[in-house]
Amino acid sequence: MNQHTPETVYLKDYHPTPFSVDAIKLHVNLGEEQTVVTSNLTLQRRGDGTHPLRLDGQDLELLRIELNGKQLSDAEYEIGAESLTLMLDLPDRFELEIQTAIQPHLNTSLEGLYQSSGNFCTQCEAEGFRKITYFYDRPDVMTLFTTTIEADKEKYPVLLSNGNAVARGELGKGRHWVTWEDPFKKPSYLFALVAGRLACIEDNFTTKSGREVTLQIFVEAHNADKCDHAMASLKRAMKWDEEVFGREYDLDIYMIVAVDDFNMGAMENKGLNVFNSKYVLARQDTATDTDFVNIESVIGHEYFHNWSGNRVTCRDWFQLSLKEGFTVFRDQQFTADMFSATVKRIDDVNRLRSYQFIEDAGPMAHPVRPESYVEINNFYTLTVYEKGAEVVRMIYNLLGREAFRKGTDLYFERHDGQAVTTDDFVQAMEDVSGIDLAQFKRWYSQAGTPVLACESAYDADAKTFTLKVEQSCPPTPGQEVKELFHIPLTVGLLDPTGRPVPLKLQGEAALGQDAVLHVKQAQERFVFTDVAQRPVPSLLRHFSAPVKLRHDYRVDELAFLMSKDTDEFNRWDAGQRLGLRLILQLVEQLQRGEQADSGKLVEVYGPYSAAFASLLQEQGGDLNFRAAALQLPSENYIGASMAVIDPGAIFEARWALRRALAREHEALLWQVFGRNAEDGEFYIDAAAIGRRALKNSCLAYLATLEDEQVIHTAQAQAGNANNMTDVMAALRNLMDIDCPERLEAIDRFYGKWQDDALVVDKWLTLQAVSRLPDTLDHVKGLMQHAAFSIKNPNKVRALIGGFVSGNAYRFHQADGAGYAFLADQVTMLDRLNPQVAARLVAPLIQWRRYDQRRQVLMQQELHRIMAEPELSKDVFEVVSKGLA
Ligand code: B3K
Ligand code: ZN
Repeated sequence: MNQHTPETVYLKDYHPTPFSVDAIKLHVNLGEEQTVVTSNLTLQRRGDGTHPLRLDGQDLELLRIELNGKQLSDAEYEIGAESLTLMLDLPDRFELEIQTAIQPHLNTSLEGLYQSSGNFCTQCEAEGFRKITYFYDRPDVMTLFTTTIEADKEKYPVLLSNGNAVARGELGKGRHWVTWEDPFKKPSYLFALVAGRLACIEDNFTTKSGREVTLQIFVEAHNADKCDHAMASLKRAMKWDEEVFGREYDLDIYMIVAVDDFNMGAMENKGLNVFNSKYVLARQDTATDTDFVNIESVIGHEYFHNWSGNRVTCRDWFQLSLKEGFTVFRDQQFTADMFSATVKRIDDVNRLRSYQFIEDAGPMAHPVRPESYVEINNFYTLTVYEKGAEVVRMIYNLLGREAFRKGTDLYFERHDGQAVTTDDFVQAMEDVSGIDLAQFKRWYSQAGTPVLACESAYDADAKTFTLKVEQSCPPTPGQEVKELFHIPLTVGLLDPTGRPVPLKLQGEAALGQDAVLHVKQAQERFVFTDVAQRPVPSLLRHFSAPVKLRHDYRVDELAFLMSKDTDEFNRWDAGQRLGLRLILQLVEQLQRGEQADSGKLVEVYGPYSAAFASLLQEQGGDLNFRAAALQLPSENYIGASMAVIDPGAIFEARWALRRALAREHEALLWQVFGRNAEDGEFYIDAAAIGRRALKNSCLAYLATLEDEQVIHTAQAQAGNANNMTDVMAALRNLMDIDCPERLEAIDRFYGKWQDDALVVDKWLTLQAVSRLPDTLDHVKGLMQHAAFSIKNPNKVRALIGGFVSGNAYRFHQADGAGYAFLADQVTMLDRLNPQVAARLVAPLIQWRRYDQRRQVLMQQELHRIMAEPELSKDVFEVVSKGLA
């Protein structure tokens, strides 16, 4: 058990600091064994308070401290475990110089200053700057930074920090230095420093007002040929933000550095983004279409932060969604414009429903603006990011595009250079639109996924269609009773031929074909008039609110919506509903001890299978959409809709259904597969991505037949394809088939790619997600393989994360061996990298959702973790809340 329980931080305790920091001059003397950081601060008292000066600091060795040039005596300051407090009377304005020593080469937490592939880099968000020097390490203290980096010139020819390089020079003994000046005030979490031997890919961009911006991507030399897509993505993002949000870049240089060891995806440090190499490097033979799309989206995301995050930042970390939810919304709109809007929406909703809904119903559930935390790094969550983006999207839909743009303009103008709150964001939206968002703001303060239960009735005599809507929200930790939400429910009605019915609410003006209903009460009734024939309602169009929508659709209505709905998103969603219904019935068969037999479920299977066939037969159309519509609901989504999750039955039912569909439509699947084969030249546009997606969906269905033809086809595709998308799709199928070709393919792939770290990650994941029974043993074996390293987060996520989060079937195997494996890894990893350990443990805290036996086994492992001495705050918080 821990020696002491870590402290909880509360939003209600927020106070500004007693001093502001006008400027910081940093001198960082980089060394292999020790780095010496000299920080010169200009401080100024705010108001006339008498509070002492207490700076944050962690794992620092204090070498020297001077106030206005005079060395302080030991009695004049106090060093705590995570702070430095001055114990003397202070003038209103003064200079403080602090010199500390740190050991980046021993830093395995990858927070603060650390080494990756022999180069130095930093990660300061949220509270990493305090591992570099003593400072007010909080977002509301914004300061002008001047940074001088000194290092060995031979080993570290490239020395980077935020802003512009203003001076450089040589020193004796082969050392050199560069000084960087950032003209914009910023909080410490946006500080960055990079030093190393790096190749630079350069391009440029002219902003709409004519500023010439140099764009640079720094990578290890052997990766220099994998940066074109990232660079092109950056230019597209810069242009798009000018056009859509009117935001222009504000420095003369924009730098991106790719590193292999990184806790998250990337970091938006002012003028100097540091990226996980996974979100920079791409070549057609090393990266899949999904990688290409993700790179564009993350490059965009970090770039968009320059305004939504950097120019206007967060007052405190409870406001994290102010920058993250908003910036995710911005990157989603960007991808929608670059790619396929419907498919982007499908992907995002899929992720939200498969992961965020689970978080929101579990023991770590928290509002988009949390009220408290133990470790802020645990709150970089799907709720803050993805649900936060949904909240911004709802505002966008409530205001309409033009008013929303006025709102963002006002927000950026009013708060430029400030650290603000989500309330300030909403205020700007209210000010430009006159719309009252008071009730709406509960989306920021209440956790949990609301449920909208809808009932409808048609009155043929009165020609009215009545929709009754009831809202509710289950309790979440610390919030037993919920207040009513303001939920925008977008609906349409279709007549029996599939034509949209013009909407008119009783006593109101005509609304068009697509109406936003404002659900504000516990129960609401909406009466549509002049409805000539019984319509089919299309509800929650484009997923207009992050809720669970219940409506007792008949099977034929779902089949009708699947083929006729004018809202493409809802066409897809009707298919998901039907597929879900079918799988849940197959699960029941299995649970009764029968075979999963869709033949016995003709009434649901028949229409589903017919719709499946017509998706395959359709000519042209958006191939990405057709590929998405062919996918069955994810295992997570199925589990989320069961009272008790049965991972084995879910997997088997889903597999059985895939196999039944493949058997019935085998010839057609082969036809579509053949028709969409690559024609030699590789393109990375939406059409080509769609063609590959559709073709590989066919192959995945066919693979469930496990016959010679499909094995050989997959084997050939894995060996001959000119792009990683096709290679991975083929291998993914082979991994689930117990055949000699599988082992050959694994070896061949490794032999070819063992020197490419990111491709090796794919190789690890492929093996971790296999449905075959010996997967856990195989994963354990791979942990010893030269390709694996527990110190590298990408490797951990690829192998361990792949298994525990991407292979529910085997992770939840009945004997609990998967749980014990995870607990072992979490305890080991916690000593090295608490942030990654705390993320990995997440599946275990969902124990309440499983059967009695699994509940006991999962809790046992959580208790075992809790019993570890010196558990990090990160893991402590997740596990203790998980057990509470
Ligand atoms: N802001 C960073 C995330 C920092 C994570 C700190 N644990 C990446 C992003 O959201 O853009
Ligand atoms: Zn972000």
